Parts: sequence; C-alpha cells; structure tokens
Amino acid sequence: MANTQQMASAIRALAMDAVQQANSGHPGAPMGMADMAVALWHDHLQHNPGNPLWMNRDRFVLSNGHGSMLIYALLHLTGYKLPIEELKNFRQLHSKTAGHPEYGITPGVETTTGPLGQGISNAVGMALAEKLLASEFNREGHAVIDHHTYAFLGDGCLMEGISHEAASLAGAWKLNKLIALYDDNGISIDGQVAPWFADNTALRFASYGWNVLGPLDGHDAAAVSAAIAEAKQSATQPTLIICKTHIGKGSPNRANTSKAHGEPLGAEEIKLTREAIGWAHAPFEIPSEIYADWDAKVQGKAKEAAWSERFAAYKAAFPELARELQRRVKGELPKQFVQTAVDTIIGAHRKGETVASRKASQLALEAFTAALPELLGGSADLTGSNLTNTKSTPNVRFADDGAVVRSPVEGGEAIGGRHINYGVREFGMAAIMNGVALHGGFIPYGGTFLTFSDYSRNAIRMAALMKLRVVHVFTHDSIGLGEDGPTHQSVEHAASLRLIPNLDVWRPGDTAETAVAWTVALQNQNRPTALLLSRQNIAYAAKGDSEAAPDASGIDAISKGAYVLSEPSDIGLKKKAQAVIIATGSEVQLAVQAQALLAQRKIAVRVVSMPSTTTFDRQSVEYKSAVLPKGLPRIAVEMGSSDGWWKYGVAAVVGLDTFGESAPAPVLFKHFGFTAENVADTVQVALSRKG
Ligand SMILES: Cc1ncc(C[n+]2csc(CCOP(=O)(O)OP(=O)(O)O)c2C)c(N)n1
Ligand SMILES: [Mg+2]
Repeated sequence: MANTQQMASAIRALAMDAVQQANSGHPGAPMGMADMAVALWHDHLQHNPGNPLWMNRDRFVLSNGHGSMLIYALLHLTGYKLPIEELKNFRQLHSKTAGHPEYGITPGVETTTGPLGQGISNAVGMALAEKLLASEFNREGHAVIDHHTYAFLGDGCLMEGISHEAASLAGAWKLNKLIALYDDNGISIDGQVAPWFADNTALRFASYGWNVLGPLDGHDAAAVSAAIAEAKQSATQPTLIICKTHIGKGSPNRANTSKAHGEPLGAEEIKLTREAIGWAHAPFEIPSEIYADWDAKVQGKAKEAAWSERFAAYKAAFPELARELQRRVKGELPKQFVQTAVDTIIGAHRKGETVASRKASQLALEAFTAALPELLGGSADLTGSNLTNTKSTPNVRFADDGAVVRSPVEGGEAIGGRHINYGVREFGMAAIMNGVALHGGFIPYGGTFLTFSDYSRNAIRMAALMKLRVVHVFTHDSIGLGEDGPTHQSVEHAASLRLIPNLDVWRPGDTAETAVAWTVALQNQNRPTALLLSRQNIAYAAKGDSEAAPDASGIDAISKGAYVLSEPSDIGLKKKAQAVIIATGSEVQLAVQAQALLAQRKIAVRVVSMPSTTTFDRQSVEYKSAVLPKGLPRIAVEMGSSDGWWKYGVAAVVGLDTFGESAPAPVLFKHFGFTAENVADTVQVALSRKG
C-alpha cells in the first residue's frame, strides 16, 4: 500500500522548498492540491513518463498555473525527465521549471498556463479533439483514441469570464471524458473570496449540463479518487469535482490565508510546517520509498505497450486509416497538398475575380478543406459573415447519447462535423482552438470580426507563445464594413496584432494573395496566423508582365510577405520609379489607381503589395532592399493606425488614426481620404518635400 499521506507531503515539501529557494513563487496552491494530485496521478492518470508524447495518454492541465510547483513535483516524482536539479532551479533562467508551466519547455506539460481561465478552456479543446478524433478513427473493437482530459482549476479560473464560455460549450458538446477538479479553498490574492465570488458553482455547472460531484474533502485522497472513478462513468456529461481544500495546507500559520498564495513561507514557517506534516527530510530530499510509491515509469511503459499492441492490431486491420491517423497526429500535411495549393493559387490568378477577401478565403478553404480532413473550422456566431464553412465541413453536432453526429457531404460518405458553432464566445473559441491544436490531429481555424480579436487577444498571444498552428479568420477588417459604424470598424487592430511576437498577420489584397496566405498559414507548423479580410469587394490586382502569380516563383514572391506588384513599365511608362507606394489588403487597388493617376502627372511609381509585414520582416536584407530600394520615398496606404508604418522609413502614411463613422463605405472612403486622388497627392507632396 502506498503511503498517500507521505506522497502528498513530498509535494508539499518540494513546493515550499523550491519557492523558498527561488525566493519567489506560489506555495499555497500546490500544498492545498497535493492530496487531489495523489488521487488523480497515483490512481487514475494514464501516462508514460518515458514517452510524454504517447498519442493516447490522458491529458492533464493545471489551469491554476501559478501552482506550477505541483506539476513540477508530480513530473519529477513520477519519473519524467525532470531531475531534482531542475526543481532546485525553479524560476531561474533556462531552467525547465519556469514560473508558470510552459508548453515545449518541460516534458509532460501539455499547455502553458498562468493566465487564469485559459487552461480549463484548453482542456475543453483537448477533450473535444479527443472525441472528434475517436469518432473519426476508432473502429468496432479498436478504440485507439480513448483517453481522458483532466484539469485542476481554482477560484480565479472560475471567476474569469472565459471559464463560463468554455464550460458552457463543454456541456453542450457532452464532453463526458473531461473531468475538472476544483480547488475550492475560498481564497484568492485579495483574501477570502466570499465578498466578490458568491456564485453557486455547483448550480452553475449543473446548468451547463455538467455532472457535479461534491463538495467533498479535497484532503481525503480516497474520497477524491472515488469521485474520479465515478466521473469516468459519465456517459454524456463532463464532470466537475468540487474539492474543499485549505490553501497552504500543512503550514500552521499560513494555511487558509492569502499569505500562502504567492510568497515563500519563510525559513521559520517551513520548519514549523515540516514538524506539522511529519516530514523530517532535508530540502529536495525524498526518501526512496516515497519515490517508489510515486514512480510511474514501469506502469506507464506497460500501459503504452498494451496500447501499442492494440494499435498494431488496428494497423493490421486498417492500414491506411492507421497511417492517416499517425500523419494527422504528427501534424504533417499530405504530400499532395503543395500541388493543391499551387493549383488553387494559379486558379485564383487565372480567374482574377473581384470578390471580398473573406470570400476569397472561403474559395481557398473550399479546396483546402477538401484536401485536408484535419481542418476543423468554426465561427463565433458569424459563419455567414466570416465564410468559414465549406461543402466539406458539416456542422459539429452531438446526439443525445453524446455520439458525434455524422452528416452527408456532397459526393462522399457521411462524416462527423468539421465546423463548430462556437456561439458568441470569441475568447473561449480562441482558447479552445489552442487546446485542439495542442491535442493534435487537427488544424483549428475560427472566425469573428477583426474588431473582436480584442476579446480573443490573450489566447492568440498564448498560441504565439506556444508556437501553435491555429488560424484566426478575422473579417470586416476596416471602415470598409460601412454602416455598422465605429464599434465594429477596426482601426488599431492590424497594427496591434502585428506586435505579438511569432504571430503572422496577413491582410491579403485579392484572391491569389488570400490563397497564398492560407497556404503559408497551414504550412507554418510553429506559429499561429491571423488573416485580416475585407467585407467589401476588392478588384483583382493584375500581376504585371512577369505574370507574378501563375508560376511557382510568383507564389514564392507573395509568400515572402511583400513583393513588387507593379512597376512604371507595367503601365507603359519608360521612366524609373521615383517613389514606392506600399499597400495592404483592400488598399492595394487604391495604390494601383494612384499609380495610374500619377502616371498622367508624369510621375512614375512602383506599387508594392505587402500582405504580411511580419512575414516580410523575416526576409533577407537583399530581398527587402530589392522590394524597397534605398533612396526612393515610400508612402504606405492602409485603412488603420499609421504607427507601424514608420519603421519602413516611409515619408507619409495614408492611414486612419481616429475611430471610424457609421455611413455607407464609399462615403467613408471619401471622408477619410481613401481615394486614389488623395494617395496620388500624398505621393506628390512627399516628392516635392524631398526635392
Ligand atoms: C487572467 C489573470 N488575471 C490575474 C492573474 C493574477 N493572479 C494569479 S493567481 C490569482 C488569484 C487566483 O486565485 P485562486 O485561483 O483561488 O488561487 P489560490 O489563491 O487559491 O491559489 C491572480 C489574480 C492571472 N494569473 N491571470
Ligand atoms: Mg483559491
């Protein structure tokens, strides 16, 4: 029999000692959740410390990420590659034990948590991915995808609005293999939460359609374990287990106080705690019998081996399916995808259609969703506006028994849904998409209006930090949306999204550029992409004598983020360019018109289309100076904040630094100076200033 008390004490000791050593961190949460952790990690969690990436492992999310020492202690004790030295180095530069758990740094950490509420939302995404993937790939007698998703969360996560969004969806989706354990300690940073957190959490989750267990004593590991066992029986409902705990449990003077939350206990209190919990060992010293109780290496290896046998049988019976599942989980695109992309881009170029770029996105998606079954789309209640759905993406629906509903698709077999109605929940959608991407097997994309990217923003940032391939489809990207007015018109959004490191932002100007943007987004395995798309139609931009787009080199040029769209010679001028107009998205057509106007005034300009500043910024110095030659004045045109353009050494920006107005789009373009005349005049002024 394992000594569960001592197993929990090991966590408490590691947490208080590591925080003390770092002189920074949060001892209270890991000490309070130690017994819950024993119940889950010792009795239930299906994992293999020797292979943290085992496809069918249970997922564990520490949504209250400030309690990071809990997961570091668990990973260390159960036998992951996280030696005690790393715990001694808690919160130090380049250690594997960052302040908050970081995906990609610590083996066994499934998602980066710390921004409260997002971890539980990631967990919802993981559970959704598991359910959809299982429904798509499992066959009678071959349940190769069959795991649970567990999350620990605290008061903070539950207070955050996003937890309402994600939990509500989890209930509607009947994610019965999602099991969340609530660390109900009644304390957050400001003290006892009662005056500002009076929700009836049990009723709240029951109303979402969750199975609610407890409240139970969160320090009774056997009781928690029994509740988890019961939760696993749920056929149609996700489960919330309410665990009443004491923050900083074990510390005689700090337990139950917010003092335990976010500062070291101090040498004296640590000494008293050691005595109180009967832990006589030196800091970072764990007796071998406790290590033995915790060790999950042998069991984990056996569990994965048993699964591998099942997978081998599956592979023998369904070789193609098994290969496809492995490809999907690895996140590799099918080899034929490159050809599909080239065909789509060239097709767009040949047709040269005048459509809104949101429509151009749907045209590209039509081809790409047919080619890539891993694309899992969605929209936050704006499907008809975002145009995120295609013929290949029926709605995701769940039957009363929780099963994924299959729907017929044109010319094919019935399939499970591939387009999610997230409802009006932008932040929830973004964090759920992160969870889906983290789980693997899917490339999630989701739409809303660009202006509401602010609602999603921190989850977009988390995707960028975690290097996740997630695609945001942001339509209605400017005052060009017209009458809905300034509440809906983006001004600062393009500029502010471009500030997020490792996020690619594309604002394509026509069908070919949009198809390229999608292609690059899907090929970018290690970063998210935001596509900024217009509501209004945009004329196809002629790609010049060089036929920039039809061949591979043309695609190549667009995929560099900026390229020379039109030289003076392309419009019959024999002069060399005297200036460069840089434009993005719907303003590329303005730049082209201004170029023609200026030609009449005997002024020769080059037009550079720059659909992705972030991509262009990564190109070689040679390429950048070939597109934007030294010495030529540059004028940028974009219906948004001008700030970001100055770094390109521009002489002037035709931009928008105020809020928009409610009026028909053509009226607004004139009102705010987005006319070919104004662009041409601005170029002329810049040239005269230079002279
Ligand atoms: C979105 C977000 N807002 C604020 C914080 C700062 N913060 C970290 S922990 C915390 C209180 C959390 O309370 P609870 O979940 O009850 O944790 P406990 O004190 O019980 O460990 C706050 C406000 C954060 N990490 N994320
Ligand atoms: Mg709390």
